[in-house]
Amino acid sequence: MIADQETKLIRILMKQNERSAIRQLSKENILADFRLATLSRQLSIIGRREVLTGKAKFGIFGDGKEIAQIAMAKQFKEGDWRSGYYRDQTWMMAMDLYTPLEFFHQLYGNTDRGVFTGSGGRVFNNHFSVPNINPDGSWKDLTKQKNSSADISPTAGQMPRLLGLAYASKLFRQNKDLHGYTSFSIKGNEVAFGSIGDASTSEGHFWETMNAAGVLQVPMAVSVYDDGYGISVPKEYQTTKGSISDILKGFESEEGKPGIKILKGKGWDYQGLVKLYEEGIALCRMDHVPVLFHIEEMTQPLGHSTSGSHERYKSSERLKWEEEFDPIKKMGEWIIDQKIATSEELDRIKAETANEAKEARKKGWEMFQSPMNIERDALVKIIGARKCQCHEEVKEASVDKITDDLVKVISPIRKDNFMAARKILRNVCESCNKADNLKVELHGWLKRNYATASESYDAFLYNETPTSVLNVKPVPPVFSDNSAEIPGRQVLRDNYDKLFTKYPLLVTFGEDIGYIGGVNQSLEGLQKKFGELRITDTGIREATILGQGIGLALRGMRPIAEIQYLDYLMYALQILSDDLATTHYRTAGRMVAPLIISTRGHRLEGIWHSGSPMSMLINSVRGVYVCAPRDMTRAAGFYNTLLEGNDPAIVIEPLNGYRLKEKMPDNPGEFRIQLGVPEVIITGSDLTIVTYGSTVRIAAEAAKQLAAHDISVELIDVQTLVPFDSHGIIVDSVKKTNRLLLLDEDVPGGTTAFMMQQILEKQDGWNFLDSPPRTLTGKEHRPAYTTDGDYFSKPSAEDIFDAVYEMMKEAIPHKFK
Ligand SMILES: Cc1ncc(C[n+]2csc(CCOP(=O)(O)OP(=O)(O)O)c2C)c(N)n1
Ligand SMILES: [Mg+2]
Repeated sequence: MIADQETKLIRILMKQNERSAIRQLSKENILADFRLATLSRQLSIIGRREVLTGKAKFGIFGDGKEIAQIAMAKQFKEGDWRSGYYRDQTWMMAMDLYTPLEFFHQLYGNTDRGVFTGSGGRVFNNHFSVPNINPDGSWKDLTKQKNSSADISPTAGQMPRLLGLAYASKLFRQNKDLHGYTSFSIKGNEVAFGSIGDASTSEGHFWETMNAAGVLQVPMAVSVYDDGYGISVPKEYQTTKGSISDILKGFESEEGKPGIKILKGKGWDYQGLVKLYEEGIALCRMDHVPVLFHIEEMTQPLGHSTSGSHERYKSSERLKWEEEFDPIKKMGEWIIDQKIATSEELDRIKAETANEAKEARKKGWEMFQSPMNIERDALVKIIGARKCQCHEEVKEASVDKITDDLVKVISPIRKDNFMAARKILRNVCESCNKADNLKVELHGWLKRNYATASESYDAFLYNETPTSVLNVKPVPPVFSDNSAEIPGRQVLRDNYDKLFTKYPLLVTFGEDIGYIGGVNQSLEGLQKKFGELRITDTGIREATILGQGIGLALRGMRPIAEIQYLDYLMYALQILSDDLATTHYRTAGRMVAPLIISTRGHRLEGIWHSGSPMSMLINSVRGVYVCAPRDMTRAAGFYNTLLEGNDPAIVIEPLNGYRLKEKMPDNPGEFRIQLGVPEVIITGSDLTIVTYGSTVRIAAEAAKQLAAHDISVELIDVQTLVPFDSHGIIVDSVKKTNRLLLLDEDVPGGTTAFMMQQILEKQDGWNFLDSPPRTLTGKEHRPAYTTDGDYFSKPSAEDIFDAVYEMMKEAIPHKFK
């Protein structure tokens, strides 16, 4: 929208605002807001005390930010989305998404999924989320609830996802084919609200997101809470000119140049903030203009967190100013000044909220503590029931001593109970055992309680509902006599063609994939056919491409985020690891973000275009499935499978396979490859080679050469690294060959070490080995440029031949010279 029109619209809105703001600011509303602010503050104060007295582990609170959040919450409608950070407790309470009791459940880390849907005790306090799926994995009606994506602690980590949440509204509005998806969006009228601290705007994610939002013109409303500090470091060290709104001025919309709208408010100015948010959000919602609210003069009365006091780094003048400009104090003064209420009335509200917070604390603590006490009592009862009075000298402590110590713990946690049970188990004497069955009883207690602990702390790394991609049944590619042999890129393209027809919610976006159809032409011509809203070029901004995908996936779309080369995924790795990979886990199974990341790697040319940093990936993205197809038919098969389930996954296409010819299946878009099922490419009897991706082809060549030397190799393509061989196909091979070579292009001790651990330890493969297992990998350095660089940096068919021959020679020296 051009600047003139925008100003006009704002003027109209402001006029409307004055009317509606006056309506909103009735005495009743104002006092309810004041009550909420004081209740929130009381929670912060008591919460801090709970940590300092040792009942809770860590606390970070929303004190000093209450009033702006109340003003903002007034504009948050059902269907809207939040992506914020740990200061947002008042905002969440104002939206009825967080109660004082839940505040304590989170603070103590209560793992009972029944009492609080936010996080199952898995994340710090004040990290919020609202479920986007039902317990059976089906989508909730997201337009009938106020939505919050799940917070993460890394500063500015909420920004890339925020972009995606806002971008979804654009797609739901502009793509008319999506107007029928009314449980996801009402024609894109939803605003994505974000919050961020002033210091966190120093992060690259913030700038990348703001730029992308300006380019995309999406309804993203970011509030910067400016309290002048990032822990102890003042904003002069964080922000050029010390003002985020000043330096963002170049982003502002101008005549004929759409950008962002910047609005400024003061953190203590209740009336002003109510108007400010009404005006800004109306513009954002109506015209999809990104808006930045710079909320200055905010305070932090209790200091950054429970990790230390702010008196260490704030001057006495600053502390005095913060006292004076405490937003609740200021609001109270305004209320009295406007004769809305007397100071006695306000004092009464404060006393009532202090009481309410105290009551919530008491109840929250009881609810947290009582299951632990019950667990302990059951344990003590088992031990107490034994008749044997053993007085044997034991190494650590006697059963009686351990039990006495446990009983003395005033507020036991599960760790106390388990430590005691496990130590006692070590000290059960022979006569205890004969007389009382104590050992059996203790084992039973541990088994039962470990099962519940595992539910609390281990479950939901991956989707466990019926929508899990692991439930998708395989469909083989069908070939007939007239199936054509075509370059791999065309297999992908023709498969995509079917997918875009079949799934209206499917979109893909990334660098160069729109107009030219991808650097490898795997989407050639498809933008023309399906339109720019579905196959979309983006800026070079990997972190926000990822975030864009996460936000879309949370809102029910089916995004494939395209990262041009695996080597550049590192720009997005933080978001991939911290955000996407933990979404399901950190919400205790309450949210899904079924984002598919498509990229390509392995052998091509040089240090930044042929990487296989697979161990970096698999070790940092558990929670995301990792597919490493050997060719494009396999890659297409994985996309087809993934779109039938609701899990995040990454597919790494083999970079050197786009031009190689493959037989085109007769059922594009339909054939599906099951995750976690390796494929035996060549059967053999002497030795098993396990590999994946581009090295499968090289190993197949080596196997041919070895056959000429009377060595029979069984070659297995693992296909997906996570999940890894769910059916024990590899160990079955090892049982037959008794020899194992793990092969890939990663660094030594990288993914081959992971595979070895899976096969030897998890599948018990070591039991069946007659020779020491070996790994053959790329070199420690990155692959050098040119074909020779590749030959000497990564395993070749000759390297594989030699490694296998060597193993056979060691095993049967008289045969292999
Ligand atoms: C990437 C990252 N670096 C450092 C931290 C540690 N840390 C937590 S909060 C914080 C300061 C954030 O300040 P600001 O953004 O102004 O928010 P405020 O706490 O003042 O509201 C820091 C450095 C972190 N969580 N993430
Ligand atoms: Mg700050």
